Amino acid sequence: MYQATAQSVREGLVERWNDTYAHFHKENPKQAYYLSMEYLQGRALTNAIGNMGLTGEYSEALRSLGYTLEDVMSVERNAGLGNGGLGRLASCFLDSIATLDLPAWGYGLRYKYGLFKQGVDKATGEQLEYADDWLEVGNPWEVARPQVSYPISFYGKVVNGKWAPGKQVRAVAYDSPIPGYKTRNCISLRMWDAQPSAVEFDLAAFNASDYETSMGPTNLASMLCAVLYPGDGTREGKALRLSQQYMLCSASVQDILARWKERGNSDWSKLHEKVAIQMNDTHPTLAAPELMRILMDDEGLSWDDAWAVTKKTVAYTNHTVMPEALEKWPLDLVEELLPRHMEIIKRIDEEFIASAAKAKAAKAAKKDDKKKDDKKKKESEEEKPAMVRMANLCCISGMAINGVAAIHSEIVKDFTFNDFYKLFPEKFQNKTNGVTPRRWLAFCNPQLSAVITKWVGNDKWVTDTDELRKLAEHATNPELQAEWKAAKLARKKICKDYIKKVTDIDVPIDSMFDIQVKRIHEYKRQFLNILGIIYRYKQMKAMTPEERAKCVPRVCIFGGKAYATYTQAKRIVRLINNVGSVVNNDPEIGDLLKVVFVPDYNVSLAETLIPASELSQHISTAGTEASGTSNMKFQMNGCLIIGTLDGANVEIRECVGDDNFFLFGITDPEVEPARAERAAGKFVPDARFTETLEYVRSGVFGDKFEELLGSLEGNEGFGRGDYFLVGKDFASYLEAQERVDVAYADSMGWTESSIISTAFSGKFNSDRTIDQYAKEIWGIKPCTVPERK
Ligand code: NBX
Repeated sequence: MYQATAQSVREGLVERWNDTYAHFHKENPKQAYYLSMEYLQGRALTNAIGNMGLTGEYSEALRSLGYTLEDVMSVERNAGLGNGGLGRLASCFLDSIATLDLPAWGYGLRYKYGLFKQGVDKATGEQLEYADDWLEVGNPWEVARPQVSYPISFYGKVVNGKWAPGKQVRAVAYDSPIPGYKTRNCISLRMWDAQPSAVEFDLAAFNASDYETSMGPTNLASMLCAVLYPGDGTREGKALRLSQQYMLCSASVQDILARWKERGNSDWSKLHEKVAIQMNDTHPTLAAPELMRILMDDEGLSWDDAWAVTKKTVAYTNHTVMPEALEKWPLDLVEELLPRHMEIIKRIDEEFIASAAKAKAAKAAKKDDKKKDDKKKKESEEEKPAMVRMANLCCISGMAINGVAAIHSEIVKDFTFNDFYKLFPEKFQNKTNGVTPRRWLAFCNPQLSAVITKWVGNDKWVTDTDELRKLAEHATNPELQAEWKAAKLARKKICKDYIKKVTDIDVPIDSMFDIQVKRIHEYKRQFLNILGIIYRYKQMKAMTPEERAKCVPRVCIFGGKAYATYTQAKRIVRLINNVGSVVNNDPEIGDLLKVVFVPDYNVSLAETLIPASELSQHISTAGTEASGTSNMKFQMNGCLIIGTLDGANVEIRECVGDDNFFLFGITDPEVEPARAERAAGKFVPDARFTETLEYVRSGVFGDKFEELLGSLEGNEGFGRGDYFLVGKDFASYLEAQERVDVAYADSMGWTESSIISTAFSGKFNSDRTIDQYAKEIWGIKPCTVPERK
C-alpha cells in the first residue's frame, strides 16, 4: 500500500516537476545551486502530500481501502544521508526554495549506506552500529537519469598545462522531486552515483582471468558512494573522502555549465549573472578550482578571466568555529589525487598573498601589526606536512562568506577569519538559520496546528509565520490554554507509546518531558545534563518520602548518535544508559524520575519527540554551537528552552523574552579566562559538582567511569581537562533547573510561556533565511510556474 500510494503521489509530482524544469529553461533566470555532502530529507510521502494540499484526500482514500495514512507513511525508510544539523538545514532550505518559487536546486551524493543505524547493547549500555541499507527495498522518490552522466577524473599528471588523468569513473544523476507548499513549483535534488567508466574496463585482462585488474575501476566506483563520512584516520581514508568531495564538485559544476549552455548562454564573463553556487561548509570547496580548471583548460579562458568570474560565482557558509573542525588536507595528497587542481590552488594562494601584501603596504601597516603578521607567516610556513586549508580557499574564492546565527557571524569576523575580514569586510554576512514550518510544525504536529489555526483565524501561518504572533494576545485565555494543554498531552501519549515500544520503559504521562536530542559531542554537553540528573537523583535518595512527594516528576529523554570512532562521546552514551538502568528500576524513586535513551535518532524520531517536549536542552559551552536548529523546532512546538547564550539561543531568547527562557552559564568572552583560570590551577569547583563526581565514582552506576570523569579534572592522560567547562557551569545549570521546577509547578504560567514561545518563533522560518540568501547572496528572484491551461 505504501508503494502504491507513493507511486500515485509521484505521478502528481512529475507533472509539476516537468513544468518547473521547462519553465526555468524558457525563462533562463539566474539560478542558484546548493552543494552539500549531506541531506537529511526524512520521509517524503507525508511531506509531498501535505505540500500538495492533499492530506484529506489521501487519508480518505486509504481509509476506504482499510488503511490509515499514518500507518502507510510509517513504512517509509528515512534517507539518512546526513549526520546532523548541516544536513537537515540543507533539506529545510530545499523545501523553502521550492515554496518561494525560487530557481535553485540541490546537489549531493547518493550514498549506498547512510551514517549508521544505532542500537544500544542492553547489558552494557554501549552504542551499537549497523550499516544503514536505506535503499534495500527501493526508493520510489528517485528517478535515475542514465543519460545525465559526466566523467570524473583522478590522479595522473599535468602535461603542457593540462590534466592527463590516471583514473576515471562516471557520475550518474538520480533526481528526487522537492515540491513547494501550495505552489506548482517542484525543484530537484540531484544526487550523483559513481559508476565504473567503460573505457577503463580491461576486457582483455578479464578474459585472461585477471579479474582483480579488470575490476579495479568497478571497485573504485563502488567505494566512492558506499558511505557517508568514511573514517579518515588513514591516508586511504582521507583520499576516499577527498575523492567524494571532488566527485560532488566536478559532476555538479559540469552539469551547471552544461545547463547554462543549453539555455543559450555563451558569454563566460557573464556566468555569474546566471549562476550562483553555494558551498555548504568547506566540503564542496573544490567547486572553485574545478570551475577554474574547466574555464581555462576546456573553455580556453585566461587565468584572469576565469578568476574574475569564479570569484563572483561561488559563496561559502561556515558552520563551525572550532579550530579542530576546520577542514585541511595534506598538500601532497591533494597533489597526488588532483594534480591540476593543486597547481590552481597554489596560484590562487600566491596571488592572494601578493595582493594582501600590497594592500598591507598601501595601508602602511603599524609596526606591531607587522610583527604579528611575520609571526603568523612563520607559523604557516612551519606547518609540516604542508596542508591545504579549505576554509581559507573559500574565503579567498567566495563572493560571500556567512555564519549561521548573529553571534556566530560576529565570532567568524572577529576571530576565526579575522585576517580575511580585515581584507574584505564587504564579503562577510550573517544568515541566521531557520527550519521549515511545514515539516516541523504543520505536518509533524497536527494536534497543535489545529489549535493554532483556530486561534490565529486561518492557516496563513504555515508560510507567513509572523501570523503566529496573534496567539500572544490569547496566551492567558483559559480556553486556549485548555486546548493547548490537550494538544501537548496527545503528543506526549504518542511519544510515551513509542518509548514503550522501542525501550520497554514506561514513562508517566503527567511528568515534565525534558529532552536533549542532537549528535553526541563534548561541546554540546550531554555530559552536563546527565550529571545534573545524577545530582537530582542523589538529592531525591536523601529525602524523606514526604519531601520526595513534592518533587516535580520528570522524564529525561536523550537521543543522538556518537561518531563511530569518538570514544569519549560513546562513554557518555554508556553513562546515560547506565544511569537509566539504575534510576528507572529504583522503587524509592518510582515515577518521579525516568531517564531514557531513545536509540537511532533521526528525522522521523525527531518528529515524534519534538511535539511532545515541554523543556529542551541547548546547553553548549558559549561560543561553540554555531547556531543549532532543533532549538527552533522545539520553540515552534511550544517547548521552553534551558540554554546558554550560544548560537541561535541568543536570538530565540530575544524573541520570547527572558521570562520565557531558562538562561544559565558563562558567556563567550568569559570562556577563555575560565580556561586560563583552570590551567593556572585556580578553579575551585562547586561542592555539588565534586559531590556528584564522587557519587559516580562510588560505583552506583556499575562502572566507575574513570576515563570520563578524569576528562573533567584534567588528570594525566585524560585529554584537555574540562575544555568545555562542565564544572564551571554546573552550579549555574542546577540553579536554572530549580527555576524550571518552580515554573512547571505553575501550570497556567507554564502554558502561557509555551504559547508565547510558539507565538514568537516566526523569525526561525527557513523561508525567511532563504529569502535573505536569495536577495543578499545569490541575486535570484522567484520564477513561478503558471497553472496548466
Ligand atoms: O550545522 C551544524 C552546527 O553544529 C550547528 O550549530 C548548526 O545549526 C548546523 C546548521 O548550520 N554543523 C554540522 O552539522 N556539521 C557537521 O555535521 C559536520 C560534518 C562533517 C564535518 C564537519 C562538520 N567534517
